[in-house]
Amino acid sequence: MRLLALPALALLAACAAAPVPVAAPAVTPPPGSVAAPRATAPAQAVSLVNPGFESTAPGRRNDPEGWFSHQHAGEPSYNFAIDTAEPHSGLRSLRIDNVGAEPYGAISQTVDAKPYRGRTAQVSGWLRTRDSANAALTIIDLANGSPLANNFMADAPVKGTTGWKRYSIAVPVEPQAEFIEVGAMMQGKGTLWLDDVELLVR
Ligand SMILES: [Ca+2]
Repeated sequence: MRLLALPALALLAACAAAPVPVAAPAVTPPPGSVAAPRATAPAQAVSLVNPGFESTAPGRRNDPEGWFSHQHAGEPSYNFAIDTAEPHSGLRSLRIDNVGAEPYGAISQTVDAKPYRGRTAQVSGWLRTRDSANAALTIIDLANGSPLANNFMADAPVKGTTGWKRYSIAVPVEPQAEFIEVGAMMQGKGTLWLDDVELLVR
């Protein structure tokens, strides 16, 4: 029925200028017919290293394999750790704890953007939080180290104490993008757990 809603609404809109609006007649498609799909590129999974934080191989600078942690300059204010308590799946998740006054700590992984220029990149991942001021998934596309487009869930960050929930956000992959960076960020006080990150390009 949802497929029928759009034509019906369009018809109602077209009738809106008429002095006496007439209810749109119900349209019943002939048996076996289907609405034409929108022409969109098929979604393509982009592989990430250690997307569920299950690897026990050492990464760089004591980070989990495939990931890098970073935080605002100044006194170290965020700790990054593999946590075996209550992972979303497998045996482990990634935990970010705020322990100081600086404004953010984040974990990221970067992939080559060139094959996906002109498309849309979507990151999905599972988050849970404890006493979170502002936690989010993150996705950025970059050229020469500068962001071209980003999405930090600014309109709907995860606040307070929440159980595991899957979130998805997207950015356009700009024609000059060199890298797509995905991950999660804790801003302000609180604790964030991240697990089972996926990247799709459409
Ligand atoms: Ca996991």
